Amino acid sequence: MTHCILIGAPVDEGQRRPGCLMGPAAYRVAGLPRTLTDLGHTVEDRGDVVPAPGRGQTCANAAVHHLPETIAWTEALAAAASTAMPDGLPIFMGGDHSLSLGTVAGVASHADAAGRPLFVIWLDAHSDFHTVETTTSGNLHGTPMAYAAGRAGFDPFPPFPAPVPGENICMFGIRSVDPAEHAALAETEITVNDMRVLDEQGIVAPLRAFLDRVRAANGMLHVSLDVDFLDPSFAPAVGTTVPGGTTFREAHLVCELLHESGLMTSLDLVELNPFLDERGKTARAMVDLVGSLMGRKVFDRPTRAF
Ligand code: 6HN
Ligand code: MN
Ligand code: MN
Ligand code: MN
Repeated sequence: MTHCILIGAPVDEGQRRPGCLMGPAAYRVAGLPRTLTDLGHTVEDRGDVVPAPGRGQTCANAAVHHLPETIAWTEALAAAASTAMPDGLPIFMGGDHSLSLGTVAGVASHADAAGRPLFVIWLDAHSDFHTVETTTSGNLHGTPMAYAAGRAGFDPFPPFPAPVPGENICMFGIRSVDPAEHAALAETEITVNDMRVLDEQGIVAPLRAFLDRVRAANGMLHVSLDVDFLDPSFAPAVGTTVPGGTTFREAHLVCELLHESGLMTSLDLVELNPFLDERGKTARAMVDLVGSLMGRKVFDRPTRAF
């Protein structure tokens, strides 16, 4: 039994397709709280985070938009995350992926204070490894992984509290990386399991290899789940669809293995844009995945000892 802390992060400023701000409401309507209580967990909904007004920060990259608002979200969500961590498992209901600038920062400062290493699993079509300086779209939802990894180029932001070493970061589902991200990733120890890796090796071996390292280090594990990790055929409600994503079963298997590991200590649900959904099917698919992450299974069978 886990104490789940729902935190709404209605962030819309990190991209240009309005609608992600409806995400937290859609998760509640689609039954996220009930899914968790049905699995025997306790649920505490802390409502939606409200950021302070932006403070007018600027940067040299003219493409960047909503910088002060995004910094305000980062600060508010980092505070909400570090406050929630000692109390249970925070589940951040987004909101676009720029929310992870804040959630991972808050989780990282908690892990640092607890003297435990933080590991991050990034489930996404994209690597989100731009900085404020390199982004050409100007959409800051393309930057949170770089911020968490401690990349230079985030001057207007608060310094990331305890940067996550590249060896502790593992990406899955990747199939869209911009040239500047590619060049920067090549300089890191980050494991990039792109779709080619999953096609050839499946999801189980690469995921278990990473989880074994988290366990051996007594690490904390932050999971960031972007809707576009999933194939758009069954999860269309996202502004940045990329064909060739994970299938329904691959995605559930990832979640089942994560549950079986018992290692996840915080979770982001990002990029759901309910305005782009078809009768709630993407919201429901995401809630179902959280069910698998939190222990739903068809049959109990002996699982591999981690
Ligand atoms: N996401 N690389 C593109 C950009 O605009 O920087 C796409 C970013 C997508 C962001 O997946 O959360
Ligand atoms: Mn605006
Ligand atoms: Mn993303
Ligand atoms: Mn994405």
